[in-house]
Amino acid sequence: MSNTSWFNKDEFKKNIISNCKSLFRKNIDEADKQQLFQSVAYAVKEIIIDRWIATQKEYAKQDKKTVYYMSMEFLMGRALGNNMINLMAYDEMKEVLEELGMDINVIEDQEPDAALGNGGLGRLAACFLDSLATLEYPAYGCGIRYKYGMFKQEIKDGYQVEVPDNWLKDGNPFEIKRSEYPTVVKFGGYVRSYRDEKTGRDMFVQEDYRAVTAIPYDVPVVGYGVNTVNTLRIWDAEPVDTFNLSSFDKGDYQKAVEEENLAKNIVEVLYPNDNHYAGKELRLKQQYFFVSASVQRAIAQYKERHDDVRKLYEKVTFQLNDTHPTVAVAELMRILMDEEGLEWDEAWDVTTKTVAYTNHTIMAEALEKWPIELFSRLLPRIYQIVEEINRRFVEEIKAKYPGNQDKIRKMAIIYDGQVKMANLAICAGYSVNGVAKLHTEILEKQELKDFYEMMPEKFNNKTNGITQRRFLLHANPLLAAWITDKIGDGWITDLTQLKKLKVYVDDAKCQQELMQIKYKNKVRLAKYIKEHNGIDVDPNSIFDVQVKRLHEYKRQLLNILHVMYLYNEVKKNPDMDIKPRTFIFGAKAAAGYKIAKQTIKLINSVADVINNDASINGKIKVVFIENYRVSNGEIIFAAADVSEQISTASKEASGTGNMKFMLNGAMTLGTMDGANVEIVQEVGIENAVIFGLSSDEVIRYENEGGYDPMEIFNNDQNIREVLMELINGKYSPDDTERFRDIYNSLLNNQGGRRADTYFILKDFRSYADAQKIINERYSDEKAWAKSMMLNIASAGKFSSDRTIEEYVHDIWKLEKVHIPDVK
Ligand code: GPQ
Repeated sequence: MSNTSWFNKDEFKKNIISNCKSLFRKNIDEADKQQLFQSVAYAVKEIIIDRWIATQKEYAKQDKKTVYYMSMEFLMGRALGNNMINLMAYDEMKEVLEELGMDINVIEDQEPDAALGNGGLGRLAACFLDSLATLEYPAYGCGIRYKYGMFKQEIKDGYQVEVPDNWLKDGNPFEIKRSEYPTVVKFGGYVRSYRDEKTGRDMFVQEDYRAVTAIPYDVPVVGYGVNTVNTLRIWDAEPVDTFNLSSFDKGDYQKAVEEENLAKNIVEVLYPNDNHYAGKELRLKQQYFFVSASVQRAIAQYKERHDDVRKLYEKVTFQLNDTHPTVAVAELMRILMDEEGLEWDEAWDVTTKTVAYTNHTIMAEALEKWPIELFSRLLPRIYQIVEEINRRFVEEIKAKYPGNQDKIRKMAIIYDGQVKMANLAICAGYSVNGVAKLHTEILEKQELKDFYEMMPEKFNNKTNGITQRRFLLHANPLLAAWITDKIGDGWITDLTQLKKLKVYVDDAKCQQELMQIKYKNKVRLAKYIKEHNGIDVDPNSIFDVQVKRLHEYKRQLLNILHVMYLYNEVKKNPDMDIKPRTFIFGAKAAAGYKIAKQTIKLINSVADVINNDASINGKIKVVFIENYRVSNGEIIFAAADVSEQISTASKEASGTGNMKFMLNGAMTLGTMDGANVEIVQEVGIENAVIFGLSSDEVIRYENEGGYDPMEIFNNDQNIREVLMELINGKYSPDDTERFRDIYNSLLNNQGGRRADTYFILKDFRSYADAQKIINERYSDEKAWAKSMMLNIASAGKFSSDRTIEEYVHDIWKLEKVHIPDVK
């Protein structure tokens, strides 16, 4: 591993000063904070650039296989601090900034999050890029340079208000516009076919289309402790030929205006839906736009060095991050046949050895299904190809299951007037993976059972992971330093080494040190909450945290209903023995998700009542942290005592927040869902608190048509009391109807939707019991500290380094490319 002898303090300092001059015509004592951030960022980029050049040169030279990770989302967060960390120069750079009179935290705080993603799926893509670079694998991230990323959330009067995220306002110092790679993407029109007399081949040409030019922007992805700098390539859209605008030909003028609008709209904004498909035409345009551009470029690059496109799969693999980029299958077929002149069978052979698919959910409402009318109008040639893929696939199904119409209904790619993207991805992909053991099992046994029976060899599991560089080394410097002091710094690139901490779990001094670090991180979070929410919280209370997207299946409602119940209990028994608890929430709701938004209002309303009730002596506090995102997440994970992972069993494919909390020493309070199952397996059931229905039980109830929540309502007084408080004005004195929808969703079947779809009331008692156990365990400080240490020591499996090595070994078959020192 490299050291930091390459780092030249004076040069770095000089660069910051000269950047400030040339960018802003200012000395650093005259510049504002944003300008200082820019000046520092450009100085860091200067160092990155040489390694970036060296990496791409070495890749060209060695010509090893490359993975293209295709994703609609890359939730990168901030780059500056992470780049400093991965260059292994954080402390040195911090020193330089100090000498220049700057506080590194203040400088880092000026950078807007690159929030080109919704939640777990997008953040996973970002962690994967970090691991790929650190492990020295040739890789590209391929995505969209949204002008507006995930909206900023403001809380006004307890309600979520969405504010546009103009993240590029001050420019992005790390990106590089690659004007030399303009790539045309075509939409609409019709397909003209003819026979080429010379070759005798049928030819297909898209006519009367609307086109945009895709322009790539490259963002460096710095590997930790290596010279590798990979590329996140995100595409912007520009009108094809502005020249035409001056044309007086009416048809051309009309077309030029349309193309200008198409270009403007296509990359305007990230769709803010998590685990939910909305079926919007513009979304399909976004998908084809970045997929077509990425596949075209990948093939062009391949052809610079190779002349037989039939062997593409030897050098290129496309990983589809969920079904969002699945048009890649047909786009690759189109290029291979229409542009490279391959026959169908040859093109299919290449495609099915090049494309692989990751599934991230079993939630039915997330499944992408495009109406044929829309799909074929927007992508006429692509639709023809999908039709032919489907025709052949249905023949295969018929041959294997003669007379079994049910198999066709379930597996056909085109059925019932819709194009089913998951079916296309599975049919064409050479690998299909889930993201946690339980999730993959459910795919194989339930959701994708027919596919699994027909092609079991494609299916495999890749349990998710997170990068310890961002979520421990950067997010929690105190804990990182403590760990390094105990076991050395090998854990930074080999997280399994954390298990060496196990020898310290009974050491009283170590326990105290760990509690002290947690306390300091809680003070840091308390300060953040005070500054951003104006609420005082007590760092001596238990920090009980649920941060993630707001979704019914994630059951923030269960959490807040329990808080309401606990509040009632404390009011009834003022002497009740409870450790003071701060319930911390953070969550964005999709803009059109009504019941999710009501839940945010409910949390804030409960917070208002409880936080202002002096009679409970601050035993319970409730805080809703505004605008939860990657950057404040880093502060939050470091400060958590309890990690709420309470999704309805079977619904959370994996979860990755659960891993970030564990790595920072929080105890998991959760259901046996997603990767929680593996967390418990690693740390031992005694070091987590598990409750609720199992996934088998949930699935059984669902197959039987649900359960009867009225029975619980009628028989459990405490639950009934809490539910009545939703509609008696206790938390909505000005409008008793405000939370009626939530109340109804728990108790009434409504238009095909079962009452309490997510088993909140069914799991309530067992959750309340689990919360009691947390209370008891925390009272024994030593036992708690031991558990905390065991959680950290057992988190080794959950590094995205491990996940990536599995993808590389089982799916991608990449080889490392070592980048020699630059200077
Ligand atoms: N996930 Cl389908 C998302 O964040 N957004 C999505 O649209 C879909 C899945 C999540 C999933 O809910 C989590 O359980 C996973 O941990 C995460 O993807 C990464 O696999």
